Amino acid sequence: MLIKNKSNILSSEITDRSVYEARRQFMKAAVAGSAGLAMPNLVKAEAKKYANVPIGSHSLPLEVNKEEDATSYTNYYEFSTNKWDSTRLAKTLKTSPWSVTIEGEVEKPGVFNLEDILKNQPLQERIYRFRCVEAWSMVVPWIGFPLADLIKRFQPTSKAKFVEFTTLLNPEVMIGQRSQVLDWPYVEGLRIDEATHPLALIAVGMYDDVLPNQNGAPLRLVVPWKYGFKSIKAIVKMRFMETMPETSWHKSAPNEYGFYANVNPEVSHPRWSQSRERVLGASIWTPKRATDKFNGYGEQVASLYAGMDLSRNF
Ligand SMILES: Nc1nc2c(c(=O)[nH]1)N[C@H]1C(S)=C(S)[C@@H](COP(=O)(O)O)O[C@H]1N2
Ligand SMILES: [Mo]
Repeated sequence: MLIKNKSNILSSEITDRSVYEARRQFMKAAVAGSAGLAMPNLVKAEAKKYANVPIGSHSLPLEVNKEEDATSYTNYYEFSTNKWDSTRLAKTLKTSPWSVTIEGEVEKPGVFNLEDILKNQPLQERIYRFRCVEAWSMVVPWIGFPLADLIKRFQPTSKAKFVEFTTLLNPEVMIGQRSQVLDWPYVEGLRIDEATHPLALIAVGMYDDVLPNQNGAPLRLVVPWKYGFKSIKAIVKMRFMETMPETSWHKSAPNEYGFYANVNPEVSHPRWSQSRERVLGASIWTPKRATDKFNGYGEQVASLYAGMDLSRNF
């Protein structure tokens, strides 16, 4: 599907889709043809596990951030509240073997190995905007598949109105869990119609390769119209519920972090404005970017919130 919300995006930011795809294919051809000669970076790219994953629907033809921007400045409080320390410390997590427990209002609960979850599951690349509640943003080429595909397999019952996601609890390795900065394990949640919206993604990779530990390996959520804290990392459990789950950030500061957490330049955080965002990698003299409502995905998702007061349900 072609993007419908082009009007939300500055034309200067758009690389025409066919140009982008041609460039991506060219890079891959260059990799294949270079045969280890004078192009060390491209040769390295050859080893990338997901280099041949096709570009999926709902991917935006935007210029992406440098990989280093997205992989060296990470929020991962299980390891540290410092972005550079969490990047470094997350390397110690063992992400294989990995399993995900499915429980609650489903016909097919159980414990599933990651290999079984990924077997026969087609992957796609989705270039999405990503906006942290701290007012920085980036554009990331994720590798993953629709959360809806995964949810369908477990056959939610008619009582499944919400999905709760939980991150691994392991204070031996996740040394940030030894401090009480959040009530561990990290928990997030979505309404079932949000979770099954085609934009909601389970990511297993980024930048053509497997997810680096610090970005949430081996599997994480990506909900591009919501603040980044909804995009929970290293998921070990999904629980289908009739009532709204209590989520970590909401629990820690209910007046600052709502359950919905839709990107909204009109609703300020109590301690700062959300109207603008610092684009990672931009020089300090570059003006901040105006934040788009629903992070630019309004045409696709606004109807989920019809009739709701988004300043109360923030
Ligand atoms: N388990 C877990 N998931 C998490 C976080 C975290 O601390 N722990 N931080 C969140 C926040 S605030 C953001 S902005 C994004 C950051 O994702 P990135 O580090 O891949 O950019 O992860 C989200 N998911
Ligand atoms: Mo964030």
